[in-house]
Amino acid sequence: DRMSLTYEKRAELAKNGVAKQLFSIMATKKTNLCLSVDMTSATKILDLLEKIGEHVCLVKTHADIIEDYTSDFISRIKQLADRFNFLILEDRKYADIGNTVSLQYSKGLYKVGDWADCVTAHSLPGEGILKALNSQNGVNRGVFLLAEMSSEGNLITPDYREATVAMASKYPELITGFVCQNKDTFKDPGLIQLTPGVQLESSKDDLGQVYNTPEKVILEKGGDVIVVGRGIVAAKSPETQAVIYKDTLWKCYLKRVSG
Ligand code: 5IU
Repeated sequence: DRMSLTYEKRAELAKNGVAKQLFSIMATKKTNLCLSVDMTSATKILDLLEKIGEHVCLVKTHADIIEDYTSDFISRIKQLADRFNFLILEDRKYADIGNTVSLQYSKGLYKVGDWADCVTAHSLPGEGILKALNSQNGVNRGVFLLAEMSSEGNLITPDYREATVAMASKYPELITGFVCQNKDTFKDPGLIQLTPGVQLESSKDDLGQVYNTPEKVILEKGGDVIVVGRGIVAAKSPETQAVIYKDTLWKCYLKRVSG
């Protein structure tokens, strides 16, 4: 099963170009850490990525929380992505009818389609959302579909999760993987399990977020790319903390593929 396969091997099995690229970056840089830069200052995000870019395979953004968002920010973050060899995931969680999503993806202030290697989307509206994103998929782009969430009391059921995976299987060239919490959610080793809700100690925040440890998330729950936000961003020294997360997460991955 996919738990025991190396990222090198899985890069060969991936049908989506971004998944292939991300597996290869992880293998080359020896990191499965995705930094979630949930910060409202473009300048601070760029400063942080100068220091941490070498330790991550993926940077997850929320463009719509940035107060000084400009096209200059985008050209700078793209330069950092080239320099440090990481990809960019805009965590937009699209959730509307296909026509609206296609406008949200390509137009407006953010023009996400111009710069994000991949985006997140809900399966809730049905296949039209994937058709919309697929039709704009000229260059190398991908979608992580939400199959599960980390937050307490979320309304996703096992049936919803299975229907999400079935929907994704119709768009193999578009789908990079799933945002999910459990290894049984999907089987295809060419797809990536992106798992948020991770800190070094199990805990919660005050607004429903639930954290699991790296060991649990990688060895028991099947996480491939691990999303860490406040565990790094809110630390006294984000750079030191990023290295600790990177090393811890990578050791768990090595243990998984060796055993
Ligand atoms: N995120 C989750 N849980 C989910 C999904 C997305 O936490 O199920 I889907 C996002 C929200 C935030 C990041 O941007 O991942 C986690 O940040 P913290 O590590 O700071 O909790």
